[in-house]
Amino acid sequence: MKNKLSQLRDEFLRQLTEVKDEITLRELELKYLSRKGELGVLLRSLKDLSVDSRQAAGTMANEIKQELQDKFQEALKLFSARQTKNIPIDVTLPGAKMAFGHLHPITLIQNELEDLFTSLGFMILDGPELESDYYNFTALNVPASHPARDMQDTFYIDKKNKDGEYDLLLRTQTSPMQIRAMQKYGAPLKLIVPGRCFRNEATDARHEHTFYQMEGLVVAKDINFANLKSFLEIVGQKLFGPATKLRMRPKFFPFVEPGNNGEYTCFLCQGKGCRVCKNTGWLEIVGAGLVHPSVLEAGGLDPEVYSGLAFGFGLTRLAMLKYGINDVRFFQSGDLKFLEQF
Ligand code: FA5
Repeated sequence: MKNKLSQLRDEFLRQLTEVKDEITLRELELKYLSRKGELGVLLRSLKDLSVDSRQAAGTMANEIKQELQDKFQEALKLFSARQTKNIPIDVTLPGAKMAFGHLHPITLIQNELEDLFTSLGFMILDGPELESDYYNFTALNVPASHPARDMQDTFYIDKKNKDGEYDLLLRTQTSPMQIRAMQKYGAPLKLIVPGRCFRNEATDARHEHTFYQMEGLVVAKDINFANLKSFLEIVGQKLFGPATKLRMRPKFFPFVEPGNNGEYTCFLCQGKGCRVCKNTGWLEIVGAGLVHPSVLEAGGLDPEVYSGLAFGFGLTRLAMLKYGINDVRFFQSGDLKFLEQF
């Protein structure tokens, strides 16, 4: 039996050296290694041997079986690799299209404004999205009992501080960075803060629970309303073209005094009145004003010495206007059909 086994092994290995392709290799497998193949027949005949010879021959047979199977697998791998390499390539076919990523429309607007403001000497700051009640409201002149709290509801973190109050929230605006920046850098100061904000809103085509704003703050001696107006004019002309006009109408924001809404002539109808501007000829784009003395104080600056201007854009709404998007909810929908248009 041992002789037969070793002859079979040698024969298999010899024939393996002559195999030229996968088909003959498979034939060899069938002949020797399949259930009804020569090795299988020998293995089944082991039962006819005496107990002693069966044990010795059985061990040998199993070792040979393993060896031949390994050799077969090795050869198979070699042929498969060669076969893949040998697939003919039709060089006249068009190439596979590469998929490129691209910037989100809000990032495009953000980049455009960042370029403008850095060219005017502003620094760009990032701030925490998880804010304290103090920075988001109280330090911005909106104490706990103030009715202006109703203007911006948000999502509170379900964890009380040591005084038993819920004081962590998702920021409703980028304005808290006004205070943080004054505390950290003092004055003079020129900065913008692009970033994500959150509000507890009933969402509709113009309101999202998550959206982007860009804050601007300038603090120095003798900052006045004319400085604010000129910055806002530059921004409007950069965004909507050199003929764009600005008008400023009073609006209440607790952290500026006086506060106003900056409106630009509609880029689509040039102020004549159309669907985009609801026939007014003007687009409400930016909240702005001169920094309230209490806010300067909260930032650690003396309002008798320093003054400041601040403004805040809704980047999401700007992107809607600029790209003619009629529903704010598209931005975060993850819908590729929407995103691929930019
Ligand atoms: C503010 O948030 C002020 N912090 C802006 C400001 C800064 C005023 C500095 C004065 C000085 P307001 O709540 O109006 O203001 O929001 C500013 C802009 O954010 C809005 O004009 C709008 O474009 C955008 N915005 C507000 N809520 C939403 C929302 N739910 N979805 C999409 N955009 C929103």
